[in-house]
Amino acid sequence: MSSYVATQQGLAGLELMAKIREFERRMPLLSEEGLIRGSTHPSLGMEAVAVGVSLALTEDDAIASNHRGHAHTLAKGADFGRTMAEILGRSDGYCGGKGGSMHIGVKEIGVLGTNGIVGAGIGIATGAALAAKQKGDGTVAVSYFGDGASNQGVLAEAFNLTAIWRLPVVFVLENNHYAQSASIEEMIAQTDLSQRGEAYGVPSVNVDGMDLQAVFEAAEAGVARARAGEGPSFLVCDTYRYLGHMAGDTEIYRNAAEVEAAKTKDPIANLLARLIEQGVITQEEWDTTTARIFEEVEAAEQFARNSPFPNPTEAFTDVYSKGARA
Ligand SMILES: Cc1ncc(C[n+]2csc(CCOP(=O)(O)OP(=O)(O)O)c2C)c(N)n1
Repeated sequence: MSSYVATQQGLAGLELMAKIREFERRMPLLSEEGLIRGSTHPSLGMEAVAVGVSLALTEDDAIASNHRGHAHTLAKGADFGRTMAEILGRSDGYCGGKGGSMHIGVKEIGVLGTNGIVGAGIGIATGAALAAKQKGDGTVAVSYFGDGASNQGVLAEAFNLTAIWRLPVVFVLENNHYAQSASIEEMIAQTDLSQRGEAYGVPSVNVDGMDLQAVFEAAEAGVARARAGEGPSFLVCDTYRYLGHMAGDTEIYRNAAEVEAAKTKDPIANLLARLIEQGVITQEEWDTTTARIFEEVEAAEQFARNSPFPNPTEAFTDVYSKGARA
């Protein structure tokens, strides 16, 4: 197995994870300040999944995300300032501030949208994969969803259709062990979720979702399979969210010791340690990098804060497709 992380690409992955974490760390603070309307769901701890999968994709590939979708969007190549502006409901956001945290679409880089309806992205990615196959354009679609969403019926239908039609899609389940306040043990009797894909003829693997290299390698294999016309695959990524389900969550359903135990597998700290050990970077160089990352994310936040709110007269522009019938 190639040591992917001991390369400049591995370093780029580490930097992107750290930058996404710095972005997400600010979400509860912005929420408390009243700058985010509605709820927002940070993904601290889960960065290796979004970044590892994105490293296996091209700009033309599509992703369908979920309510916890900032990392998926940023890892796919979205600008941090415009993403932050969208979350703050400002006119420089990707959807002019009308979408917010759970409806960020960036068509030019294949982000088909974050999505507030649990499980909806599964059907959207399936549709994108069907379109890719019909057009023969060689692109792949990825669906990101959680352990809770895996209980939605749409997943069974999507597994079956994509398997018989051999559609180019990679289903990526981020198993962070909770759906809001319900633990996976409370929700699901068969906790080896990969069996769900296998039951439909979708090759399925359990992946260490805290390890960038493991996620990248599994995603690369799934993407290669999809591009070769062999159909779907299913990655069950074991991960953990460090913060509450959303800003303001009192977290009475889990204890602090469990959260601390999960942090020992931290994707950023562990990859950094490996890269230092392999001589790719020194601690001093990383300190300089994190200071730069802080400044870049600070600039993104200031850009968003300074962006105007959308003009109310434009409330209905870009809401319907020009081709749509009345
Ligand atoms: C169809 C639907 N049902 C319920 C909700 C409320 N809800 C929002 S997030 C969430 C939990 C989803 O858990 P999971 O899919 O595991 O993703 P995670 O939040 O853990 O990333 C629920 C129940 C919703 N938004 N949509």
